[in-house]
Amino acid sequence: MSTERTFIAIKPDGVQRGLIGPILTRFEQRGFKLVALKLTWANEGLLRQHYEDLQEKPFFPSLLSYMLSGPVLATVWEGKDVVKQGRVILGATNPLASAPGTIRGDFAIDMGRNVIHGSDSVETANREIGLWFKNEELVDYKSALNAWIY
Ligand code: FUP
Repeated sequence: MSTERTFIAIKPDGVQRGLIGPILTRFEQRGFKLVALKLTWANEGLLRQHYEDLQEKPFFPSLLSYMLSGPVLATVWEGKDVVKQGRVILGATNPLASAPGTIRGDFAIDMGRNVIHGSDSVETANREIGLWFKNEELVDYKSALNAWIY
């Protein structure tokens, strides 16, 4: 059984539009295991670390104010190839390029309101999980799902 993990965050628009349930359902249905979850209002320091590669981009100020505009649902999921598959479930960064059936392809049309974040590599995932969660918030348990998924 794979223990690869990814960081998935439902952004303020997704939380306020009532999309938490449908989004979590997609990850659960696919067979990924939820190992951490919290509703949290991020602060600027955390977001500057989270988006450290984007700080010089022209869109960074609007990205920051969007991410500070309300609470975010921070989650960690575990399973086989979950980083790559998580990105497939999310769809392309620009929702207009996202296929129907993906989260962004079904729920978004604007890059600046693209509903959800997902780590883009295993290395980034480990960094982001460490930024958003304390070790003791990652819950270790046996999921009944796993008996049938693997
Ligand atoms: P992603 O890995 O899909 O989250 O995409 P990036 O890290 O490249 O970008 C992070 C966020 O910045 C995106 F979710 C949306 C926003 N963004 C823009 O608003 N404009 C851009 O041109 C690129 C990204």
